[in-house]
Amino acid sequence: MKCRKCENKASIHMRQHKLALCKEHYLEWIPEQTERFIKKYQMFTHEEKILVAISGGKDSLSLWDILVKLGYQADGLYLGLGIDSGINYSHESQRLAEKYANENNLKLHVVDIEKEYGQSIPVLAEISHRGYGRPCAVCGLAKRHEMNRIARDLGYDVLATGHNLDDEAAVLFGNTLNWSSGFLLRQGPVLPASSGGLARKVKPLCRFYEREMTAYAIMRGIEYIYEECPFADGSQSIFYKEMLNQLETVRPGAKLIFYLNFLEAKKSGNLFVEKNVEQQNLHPCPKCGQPTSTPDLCSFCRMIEKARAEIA
Ligand code: Q46
Ligand code: ZN
Ligand code: ZN
Repeated sequence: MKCRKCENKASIHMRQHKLALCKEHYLEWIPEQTERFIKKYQMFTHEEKILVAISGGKDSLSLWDILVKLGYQADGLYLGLGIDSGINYSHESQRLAEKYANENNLKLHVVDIEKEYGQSIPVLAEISHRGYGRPCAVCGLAKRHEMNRIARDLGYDVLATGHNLDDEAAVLFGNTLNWSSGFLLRQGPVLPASSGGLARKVKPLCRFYEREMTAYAIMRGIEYIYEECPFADGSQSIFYKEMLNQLETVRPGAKLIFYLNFLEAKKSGNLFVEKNVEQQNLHPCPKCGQPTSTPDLCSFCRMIEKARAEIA
């Protein structure tokens, strides 16, 4: 398959966009699209200071890479969680985050939870008896708290995270399964700053598939930690991602449509609002007399007329 923009061999084919691109044009396309999303959702401006949450994974490092390429003032924040069982996850992810920052001359703030609060995340989870053997609840709480604290203390205007479409679709799926209306109403590319001093949060990669971010990181030669956190194994969100991937295989674009249509419904104020049928400007169909909102004939009568015309 050839690149849509030049005659070279395509390096990636994005079925949901019906778009194939070579490496050179893909590395242009991703930042262009990111810039488009930043503007569309009014995430931040070139005058604002951005703090990027860096985990050492492909998404956060790619996000940093893209923002710097686009000329934004973006510094990184790495949180040392102290998760060092098995693959030395925290140690290795910190090494890669620091390596990327040093090689690209970027500022990375490093906060170690254990140094700051006396215990690592797994120990804090055990002591506080939260999370039923999985430290994720405590971890999420600590990450949100520390990101807000650093953003506020160091004067950043906005906090950016590397959540991709697969992450967002899985969260949306979970929230929909539970009809968690509060979470649904807060989910989106931008969470405005709260009056109490919580920083604005943005997700500039929320419309890119996970495989698109993997491709970007590899093509850019970014060295990132391949392994997930050992506690992610068997989590609900991974299960939802697998289900959505199965759906995507049969219906390319399903994840994107699921997420974008949700954002549209939310924006138009139609989410969870029952429309009053009477308000939809109904009038009787001139042919059958049933109420209809389409101009002139109702959809059924129009379909029958069309069928008759075809046969005649
Ligand atoms: S919450 Fe849980 Fe993650 Fe924290 S303990 Fe690991 S899996 S890192 S996104
Ligand atoms: Zn090309
Ligand atoms: Zn507090």
